[in-house]
Amino acid sequence: MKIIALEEHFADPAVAKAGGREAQALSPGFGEAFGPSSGLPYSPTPEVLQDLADKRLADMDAGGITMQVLSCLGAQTVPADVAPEVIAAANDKAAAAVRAHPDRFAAFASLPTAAPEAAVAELDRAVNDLGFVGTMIFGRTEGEFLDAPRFEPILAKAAALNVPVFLHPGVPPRVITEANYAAGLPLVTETRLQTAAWGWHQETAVHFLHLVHSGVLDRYPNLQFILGHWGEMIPFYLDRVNEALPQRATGLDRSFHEYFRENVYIAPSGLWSQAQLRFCLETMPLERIVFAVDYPFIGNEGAVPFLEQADLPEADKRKIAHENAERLLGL
Ligand code: GRE
Ligand code: ZN
Repeated sequence: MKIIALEEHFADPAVAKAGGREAQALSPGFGEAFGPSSGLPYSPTPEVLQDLADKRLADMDAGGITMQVLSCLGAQTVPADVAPEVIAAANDKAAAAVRAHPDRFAAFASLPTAAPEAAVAELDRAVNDLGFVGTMIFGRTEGEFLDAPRFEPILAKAAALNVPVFLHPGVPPRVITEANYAAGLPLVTETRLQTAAWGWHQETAVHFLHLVHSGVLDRYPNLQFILGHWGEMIPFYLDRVNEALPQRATGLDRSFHEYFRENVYIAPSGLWSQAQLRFCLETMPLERIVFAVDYPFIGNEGAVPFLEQADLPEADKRKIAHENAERLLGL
């Protein structure tokens, strides 16, 4: 079966270097907790992370992945003075991979959000000149959510171009780490709790909740978001949020139920859980479930068995594996 995967990352050394100071300040233990020598889950080598050709394609072939929608890690920690240049160069690398293998790669734009005007121009260039299919945003920029007024032109541009925003996890601000994850814990435990084990997902859920309740989806009612990791905890609390924050309290145009079911696509991101799939299918329209591996942090080999084991008709599997993404991304 054709499989299109939407959260498939690469690293660009110049972006990583330019964003390194802020990344290090937010998560001083990241290198130790996620470096290849940690021997822990989600710790690929730099070579695998940076490859956009033979090794990646061989891994895709071995795992039955037809197409990766590529995304460069780390743009949101790059400071404004250098972000426009280094991030445009990273997008050019992804564009070269797409040009070389148009049947195997598509791409989400990285954006220099610390320089919002440049981010708007880069999104336009990425979509209109490079053929990218949306953008991926890695959490807050300089501590601010995407609904902060200075980022409004970026949301307006995505809405005008009719491309989705993949809201990907980013490391929580230092005050949150100190309060929630750090006290009395060893550095590797703190770092993994702050990120992949919990903090990234809670952070992304709060980010999306904040966006909706700031009225972003009233201003851009057709704007579509993609959330990985089965919707970043929100499906499980959808009824609770909807009940606790009725329109009578929020003054918004629609209920949270409606925003979540009309403006959000969710993906597994390598969480190969049939229980999560069944739960999300009871919570969301099947048309809003797309596929993602989270390569190279997760291996491609779990993708096909997960789809094979799903207790669904083939036609529904095809929607999740590729048809929903093709419709959303215009592939
Ligand atoms: C991710 O982007 O999803 C990710 C990282 C680093 C470690 C684990 C992980 O960027 O899932
Ligand atoms: Zn990811």
